[in-house]
Amino acid sequence: MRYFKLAFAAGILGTALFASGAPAFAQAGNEWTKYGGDYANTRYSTLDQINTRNVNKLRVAWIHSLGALETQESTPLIVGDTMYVTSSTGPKHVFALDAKTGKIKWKYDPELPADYMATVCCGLDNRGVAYADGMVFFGTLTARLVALDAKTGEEKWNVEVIDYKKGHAITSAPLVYKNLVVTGIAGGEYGIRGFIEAHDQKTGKLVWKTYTIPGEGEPGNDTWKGDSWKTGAGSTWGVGSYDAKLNLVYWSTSNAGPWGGQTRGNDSTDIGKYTNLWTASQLAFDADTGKIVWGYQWTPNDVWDYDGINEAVLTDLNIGGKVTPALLHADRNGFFYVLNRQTGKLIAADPFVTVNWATHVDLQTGRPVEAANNAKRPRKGEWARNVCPNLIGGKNWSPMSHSAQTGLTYLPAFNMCMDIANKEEEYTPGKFYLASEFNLDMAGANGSNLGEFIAWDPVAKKKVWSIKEDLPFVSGAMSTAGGLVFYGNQYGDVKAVDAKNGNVLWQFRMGTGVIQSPVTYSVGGKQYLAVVAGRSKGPPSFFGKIGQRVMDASPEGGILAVFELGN
Ligand SMILES: [Ca+2]
Repeated sequence: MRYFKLAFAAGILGTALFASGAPAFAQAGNEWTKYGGDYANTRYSTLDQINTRNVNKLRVAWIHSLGALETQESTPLIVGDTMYVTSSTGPKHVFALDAKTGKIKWKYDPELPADYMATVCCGLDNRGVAYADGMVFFGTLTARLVALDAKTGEEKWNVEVIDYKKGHAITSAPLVYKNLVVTGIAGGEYGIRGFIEAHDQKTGKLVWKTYTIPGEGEPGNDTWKGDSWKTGAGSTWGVGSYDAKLNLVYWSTSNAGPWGGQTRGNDSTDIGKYTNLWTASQLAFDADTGKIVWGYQWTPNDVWDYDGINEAVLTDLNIGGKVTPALLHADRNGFFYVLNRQTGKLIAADPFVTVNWATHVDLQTGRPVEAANNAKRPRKGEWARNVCPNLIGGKNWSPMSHSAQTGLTYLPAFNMCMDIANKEEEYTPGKFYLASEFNLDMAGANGSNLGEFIAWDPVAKKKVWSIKEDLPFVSGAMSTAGGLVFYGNQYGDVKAVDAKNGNVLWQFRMGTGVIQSPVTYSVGGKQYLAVVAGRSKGPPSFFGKIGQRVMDASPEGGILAVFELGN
């Protein structure tokens, strides 16, 4: 059941579709119109005015205060000469700015009741807006979806997706295509049942809703013990990808809930049938109906919070002389996966950090092979010691970038391990539901650095170069046709790096930590670099002394800085 197809006529499309030399997806250029730069989430820009030869001449063009101090995770969009960016805390503000000067065109402040903060797991985040057809769409931590007029900021509609008081929230930008705006939901630590749902762009009306966990009578429901599927999490707090040719939408799912696996399985070293579909999984949905077309589970019967929501990056790879429609995913569980995005079939899974909970992933069955005697699998009252990676993952949500120029994937990684055990806990709606205890104040297995920025070759299946970062929570990446990769760290350094060899060519201190990827755009023939900064706080607060080091490295903040080339 690891990999199955429901009703996809793979033969009809054939491979010829993918054989042309043109990129399979429209790439970001002058504009940056989608969260991940494009529908494929590559965060690659074709702009090359700023390049390896002149990047050392970057200087500040303008700065904008985001007006909030919680962790800043917004990806600005640039449509024409307007930039749309959100602040943290709800979001507190949605701004439309003149992309050339930073002048405020309009500001929208959603109304948020103060009690929402009690039911948000890991920081008061907002990762930005989506844009389509003269409208701007975003979700709120109160689990509402809002549409604004992109020209004026006037509210067009504002609908409740689901009751936030039960632990639901929306943290990521929605996905827009055709006449739909599709959102996922956060709440994997509150015993929710995950879903994605599509609304009509014009009216906000619900068009379809698909649960990630099969209900009674649906295939896969028997992978859950008793009624545990009702609180089994599988949330969808990350971002979607969209392949218009295949008419598929990709979303991946969080940890199973609660983390303590005895609630939803047999609490044994042999998980048997209790894989808990479709948690910690990649799902492909029919873009029109929301029906699940295929699924692949990263971590069966997850007990480590190997929350699988990290983005799916879509690209066509030449594998063994064959152009293959691929989906790239660097999971929290430490494996870098390559799937066939048409069929869901596993092509490769290789550790990109130190992994000891599993020895490898069996390419035939698609299943991870756990460590001898499943020694790294915690049980009720029984600790699993020194499990690598820890629950923040080999990689967390901060997005990777795949360069069409180098063919390499650039990703922020953690080098950390943990001790973890299951414990008894009752479910209460709207309350944290983990059934787990853990120690995260532990270094990794590989050197004293706690973070690493990695260039990964998804065809050769190996690391090409990396930059060690002594603090964890390295930011997301962005690559360009200028031969560059940009990323930041929790000291607040944003860096421009030679995409081929990892040489640092330029860096600038933002004054507060960077966790989201930079973006680039061009207005009036001039290329700009935009960096959102505001150091990480929610997740580090679980990390004892190591977390304190992260929070001491820079003060909290909310800064958007835009750079241009000087003389
Ligand atoms: Ca989680």
